[in-house]
Order: sequence, then structure tokens, then C-alpha cells
Amino acid sequence: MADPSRRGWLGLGSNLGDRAGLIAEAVRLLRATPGIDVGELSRLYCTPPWGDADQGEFLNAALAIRSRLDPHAFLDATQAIERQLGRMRSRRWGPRAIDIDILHLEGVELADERLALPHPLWRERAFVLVPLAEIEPDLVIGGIRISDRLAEIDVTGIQAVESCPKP
Ligand code: PH2
Ligand code: MG
Ligand code: MG
Repeated sequence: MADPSRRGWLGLGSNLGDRAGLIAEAVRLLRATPGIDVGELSRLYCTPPWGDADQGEFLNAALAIRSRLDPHAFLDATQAIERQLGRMRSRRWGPRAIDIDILHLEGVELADERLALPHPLWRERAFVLVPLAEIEPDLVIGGIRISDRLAEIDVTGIQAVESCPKP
């Protein structure tokens, strides 16, 4: 039988608390979710806050997955993990303990009040593109290759975690 799962890519981010620990815990909980198989995880990157500059630096990573869940069930699973890790409702683009964003699910294009795929802002965000290009440089989303797009945008201040400024 054909494999009923599809590949997907997630963006993970945190700028509150034990940021690296929270991202690791999110990956562990995704791996424990029935219907989701976890693949390659990028390194962690420190990234200047985007969209709302008045908050602390983020750690971001990208994660490849395979999923047998439909897109909304997948979203439910990521949101349950965000709640489990103490994510509070906060202002748009504001500080968060953990953020799990679905960037792309292969073959899926949709937009409704809960979910838009591919993620509408993936090409604008260096904090998404740098980690994603590390694990999947040749991935094409909406006709655009990740590594080509990365070459066009400003990546100032984004560094692999070993070289980040110490707080
Ligand atoms: N997430 C946001 C808003 N701004 N900036 C960075 N550097 N990294 C993020 O993950 C991020 C952000 C909203 O989800
Ligand atoms: Mg986000
Ligand atoms: Mg989010």
C-alpha cells in the first residue's frame, strides 16, 4: 500500500525561560504523538526578534517530520504541545515560551480561519529560512527554492547557538 503519510517542516521558537530545553521538549512531545514521525532537527540559532522588536532574543530551529494526520489534526497536536509547555496567550508576534509553526506540508495548500499553508510569511523570515536551509536547502515551496530565497534576505544577527552572545 502507498505510504499514507506526507512530509512536512516545522519552525520552532522560544524566547522565554529555558529556551533550548523547551524546544527539545517540544521535539520529544512531537515524537511521542501518534501519527507524527520526527526527522531531522536543525541546530538552534539565536535570532533577533522579528515583527515586534521590544522583546528578548529568540532561539529558533527547523524540524522535518512525516505525518499521517490531516492538517487541522496536526495543528491541534502542535497547539496541545504548546499548551502543555506553558504557552500563554500573548500579543501578536510577542514573547512566547514555545511556538510550533507549521511551515509546509507537502501537497497541502489551504487557508481558513485557523491555518494557512504554506505558512504565509516563510519567505520573509530569516529566522525560518536559516534553520530550514540547513536541513532542506533544495526544498521548493510555491515554486521557490529555500536556498535561493535565503540568498536574497538579510540574515544579520542570526547565528548558530554556539556563537551567540552570552546573555
Ligand atoms: N516569532 C514570532 C515573532 N517574532 N522573531 C524571531 N526571531 N523568532 C520567532 O520565532 C518569532 C519572532 C511570532 O511567532
Ligand atoms: Mg510563529
Ligand atoms: Mg505560532
